[in-house]
Amino acid sequence: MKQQGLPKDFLWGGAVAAHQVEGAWDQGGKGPSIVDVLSSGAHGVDRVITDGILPGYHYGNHEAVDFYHHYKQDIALLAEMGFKCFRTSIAWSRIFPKGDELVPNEQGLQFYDDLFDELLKHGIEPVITLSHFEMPWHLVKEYGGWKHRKLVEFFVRFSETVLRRYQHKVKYWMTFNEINNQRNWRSPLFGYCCSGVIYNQEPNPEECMYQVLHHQFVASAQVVKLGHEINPAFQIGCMIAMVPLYPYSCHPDDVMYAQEAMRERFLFSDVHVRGAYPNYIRKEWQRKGYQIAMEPGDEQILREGCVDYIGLSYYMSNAVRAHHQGSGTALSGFEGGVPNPHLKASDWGWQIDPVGLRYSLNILYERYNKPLFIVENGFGALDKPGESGEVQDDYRIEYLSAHIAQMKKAVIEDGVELMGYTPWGCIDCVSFTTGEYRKRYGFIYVDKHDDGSGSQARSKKQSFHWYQGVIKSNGETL
Ligand code: P53
Repeated sequence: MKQQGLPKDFLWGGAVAAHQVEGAWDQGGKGPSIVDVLSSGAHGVDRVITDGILPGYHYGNHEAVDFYHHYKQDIALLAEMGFKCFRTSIAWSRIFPKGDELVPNEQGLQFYDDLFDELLKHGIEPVITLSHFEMPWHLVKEYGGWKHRKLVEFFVRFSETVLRRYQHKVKYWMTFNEINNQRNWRSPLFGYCCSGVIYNQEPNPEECMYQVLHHQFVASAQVVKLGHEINPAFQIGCMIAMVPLYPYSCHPDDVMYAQEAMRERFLFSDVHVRGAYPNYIRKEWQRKGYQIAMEPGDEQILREGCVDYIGLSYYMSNAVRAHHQGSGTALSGFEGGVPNPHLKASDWGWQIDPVGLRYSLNILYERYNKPLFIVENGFGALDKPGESGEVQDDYRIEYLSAHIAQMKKAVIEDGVELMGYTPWGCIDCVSFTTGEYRKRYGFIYVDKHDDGSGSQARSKKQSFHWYQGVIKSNGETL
């Protein structure tokens, strides 16, 4: 008997985030967000968090790929590829320019109405992240970001506004993008983008991080609960960066170490999915003497706001070793992180591991029995248009098809419930970690460069035609 394929209603699509594509950073009544004061860097050159928009710095997100003005053209191309869904985020500071207002900015709301209408016109389902590495800058200057409990109220107000406004246009939502990135509190960029807090400037960075997280867990749960009241058909998920950590060897110390290290991933999904803090984290707080301020009623909020599905990004795996020298790289962020000798890496050092995707889907599904949604996966590379003018990105096709093949195994052979697959940066956009244009992920090339040049013209890469075939065959033709 012929083996069954992917489900017929599988959500094929692609993903971006508002600040990495939209540009128009000061148009339509938008207030400055935290990424608007984040300069562009490069591989090995950190982005700088500046105190305001300062001369002498290049801010790649200000213009980005000007999706704000090109979205109709871009969506037509996504439709041509056969997209069933499109993941993007809502820029909080378009809706509440400072973040603590009571009345939203109508122009900002109208922009997303128009964007969602355009998607729906083409039969493309919007998949919306409420918070993707940005928040109004004012909330950082005035309140210190998510350290402050007030942020819960501001975020819930913002979320309620958009959940109500778009209740008939958007069914799939996620609360915080890669909420677990800030677990790596040593990296200023991750804490800053997740929460507006630079942890290593705090007296106790790790304790501060857990306090911030508590505020976000409570905010997320409140939003999930409220969303289900607004429209019971909503599917509201969490979103975690799934970088599985393998034991470097079969030495029991390495295996135990990897299990402990994986808690730095699971804590987030444990709270979002099960609605309570796991014992291992309460024990850790006790051991370290951390006091996390909680309000009466918080535990109930967490219990009542369990997510419907788990959104995850998957780019790479890492290995950890118990008896290591020094700490891991900023990227892996884990003490004991070491290169895996069995894997090759991208030009940015991200280790390529398709089997790790099947492994990740299985450990998450076995742990929670909840539907999963791969909302990011992809290959950042230097793309150069060839003589014909088309980018021949066979390396990207190779990466994606190997990952899709493993994803299919997880669904077809292992029985994992998977809602869809939205590769990252389906249209070229500004890189998050480096702020560059040159680190590209798209099926659609954008003529925009780090020296500021470029016409913003769009063109199809080789992978565009390939992905069109993948979607058309529901993943049969890779
Ligand atoms: P860039 C680390 C590990 C896995 C995913 O990243 C990550 C990161 C960095 O935080 O982030 C996601 O553009 C993120 C996107 C980002 C994408 O990966 O640095 O959700 O915003 O653009 C790719 O190559």
